[in-house]
Amino acid sequence: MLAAGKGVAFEQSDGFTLRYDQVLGIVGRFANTLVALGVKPGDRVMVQAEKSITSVCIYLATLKVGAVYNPLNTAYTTAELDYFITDAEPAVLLVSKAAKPSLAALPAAKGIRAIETLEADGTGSILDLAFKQGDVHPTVPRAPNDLAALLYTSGTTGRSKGAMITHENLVSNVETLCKSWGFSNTDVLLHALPIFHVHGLFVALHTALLAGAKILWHTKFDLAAVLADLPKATVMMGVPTFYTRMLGSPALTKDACRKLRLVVAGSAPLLAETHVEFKARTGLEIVERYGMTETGMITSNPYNEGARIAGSVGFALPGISVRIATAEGKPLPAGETGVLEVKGPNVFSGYWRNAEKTKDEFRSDGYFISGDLATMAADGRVAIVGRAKDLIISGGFNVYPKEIEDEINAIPGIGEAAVIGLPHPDFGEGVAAVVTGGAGQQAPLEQEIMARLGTRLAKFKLPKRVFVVAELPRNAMGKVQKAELRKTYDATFKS
Ligand code: MCA
Ligand code: AMP
Repeated sequence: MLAAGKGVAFEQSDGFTLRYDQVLGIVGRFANTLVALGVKPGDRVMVQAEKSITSVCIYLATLKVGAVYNPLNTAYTTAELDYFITDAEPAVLLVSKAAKPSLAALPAAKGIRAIETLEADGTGSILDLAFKQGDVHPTVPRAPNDLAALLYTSGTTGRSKGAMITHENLVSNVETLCKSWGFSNTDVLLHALPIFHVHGLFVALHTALLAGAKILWHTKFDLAAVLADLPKATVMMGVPTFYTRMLGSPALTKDACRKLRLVVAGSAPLLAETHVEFKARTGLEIVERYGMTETGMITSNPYNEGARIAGSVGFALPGISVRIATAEGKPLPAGETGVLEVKGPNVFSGYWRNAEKTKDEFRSDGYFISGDLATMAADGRVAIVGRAKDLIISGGFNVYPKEIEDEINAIPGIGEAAVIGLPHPDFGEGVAAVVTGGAGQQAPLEQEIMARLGTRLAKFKLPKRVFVVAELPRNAMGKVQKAELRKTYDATFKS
């Protein structure tokens, strides 16, 4: 799917550029390297590395050799990694030099054929190996249903599940997005998202690479650097936090956005006020779209014809069917609130080695149950109005309360923990925990709980506040009333 030719694929703000034909050569070298390391079609290549152009090339090389790309959030701790390695059984693992010794020592790492290093600057033992290889490698043919990627997504049961993404899922979604959003090789995409998730890896990278567009490469969202590059960009993609941070700077002006034709937001709800303020400041209406790891992009506000409405995520993309149903799966009429279900070539093929969970999440007629509460108007326009699943989205990263609660409950002295999302001016939602002490025990102090969790959980999952209380509010059935807790602590992060 990579565009060929002499056009620039990547441009960094330090002036470094890489053309498409050069990218193809580097991808060929990494493909030969992976094969030399023993990677076979269907094998998993697990990567926990900082964002670099090298890691993009390794991703493309993984697809070229018919293997399955398995990226992991760089924030995951060794304890979390242990689970992923055991579950995915990768053939090759790429990590930083600093992380290698502790990971290599994990019992789960025993079966891995090679653990190579990849640093934030794109160097590492994998690059050294690639230099010794030729730059041509034939693309291993793959069937539409063959796996291309394994992306972990947390679940309400507490443990992460690997979503199996096929080649057809990726190709159908990127072709639809390129058409719907009018991508061409004259586009210049500002890329500041992480590339271990669907938004940065598939939505942003794929659209640009398929169109042969230029990518302004940012290794992270640094507000000043992003604003400095904005005047060169025709397309910007981001989570809502990107846009609220940009609006907080006087450097976001109509003039800075003079070349922008498309501004996309997703991964978390975009506040209507952000949409309205962005338009007032720049003249541009953000195109909000909606998707999931398991499905890629499902709906989008119109790019060409039709209104972009704040608070709506638009219409089902071409070729994708969406319906709103009751919890039991009975389709609801227009305007009623229910769970959004989706079917189409974009929908994943199931959870890795978890047939039971897969069965639970699909209807018998093939619709996938999103767990998001939505309404659909008579004309098909969708609005996400809440979540049927107990999920917090903080700065675009998903945090499942159950996972955090399990970790807190394991701390000596804790009776019970309830983890909730509270309104947060920067991250949209901020994670907070409310805990009780065990019977006849004094609960540990907030700092102590935080310190214990810090060694176990990625930073973005850590509660930003922990409240110790005598007891948790319960309903008549004895179930903890999280809505009550959210009300009580609503102002916690509001400045
Ligand atoms: C960083 N921290 C966070 C987050 N990010 N805490 C909660 N939520 C977060 N998202 C922690 C840091 O470790 C740090 O902790 C403190 O918060 C402040 O960090 P800061 O420097 O402000 O953060 P940052 O490095 O600027 O990162 C914020 C960010 C980043 C740019 C919003 O989180 C980000 O790039 N998010 C994008 C996520 C994304 O791509 N999601 C797509 C998922 P301390 O102070 O203790 O050190 S794909 C998806 O959802 C579907 C498919 C879809 O529809 O797209
Ligand atoms: P993930 O598991 O990281 O793929 O996150 C998918 C979830 O992000 C969806 O199920 C929604 O809850 C949420 N999401 C993505 N885009 C939007 C959006 N535009 N508005 C509201 N929620 C969204």
